[in-house]
Amino acid sequence: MPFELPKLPYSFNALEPVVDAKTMEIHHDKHHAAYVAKLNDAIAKHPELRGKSVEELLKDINSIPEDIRTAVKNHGGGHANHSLFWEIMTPKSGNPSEAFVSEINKMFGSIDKMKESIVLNGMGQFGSGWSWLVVSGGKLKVYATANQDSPLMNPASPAGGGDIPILGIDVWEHAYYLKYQNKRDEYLKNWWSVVNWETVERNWANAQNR
Ligand code: MN3
Repeated sequence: MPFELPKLPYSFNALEPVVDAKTMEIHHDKHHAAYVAKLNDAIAKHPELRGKSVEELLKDINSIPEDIRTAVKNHGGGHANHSLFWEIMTPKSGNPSEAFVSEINKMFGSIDKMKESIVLNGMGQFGSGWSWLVVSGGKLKVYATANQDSPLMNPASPAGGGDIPILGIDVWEHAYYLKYQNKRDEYLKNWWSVVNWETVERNWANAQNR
């Protein structure tokens, strides 16, 4: 099988009480596992695509054979988005470095204003989707996408090759409903206390070199 479900870098209950253990277990073992399985089913129909990374597939989504393009967009997006999501959460949140904060201040005014925009975008996303912090043409940007659409496929990216997601919050109901029910705003506000700033910052640094 070309794609595999990555292991969670912590236990199911590690992010309690912000994200409850049951949500984490179903989210990783059922939802993410299903995206991986369905992505593999799609790729099995086109062996010429084997060996490509999920990022490569998404960046070049319009060159994917039409009969599997929607499956790659949805399940490849689901695989890429969740793989990032697990890595940018941690029970030991910490703080972003001065260099990163100064870049955030330059673009958004303050870290609180950036968080506020990401929360607002997440609240404004009707139905399922994600709220993102991306690097777009070398600059930090925030926006939301529907369903499992990855910023890597963004056709409006100034670089032309999509944006690079460095932080993303899953706003599908499966990400919060067991604990928060209809209170998406509460989930979005609490979520910041489990952000792995070290990883977000590493993603930011890597995005500069691409
Ligand atoms: Mn999800």
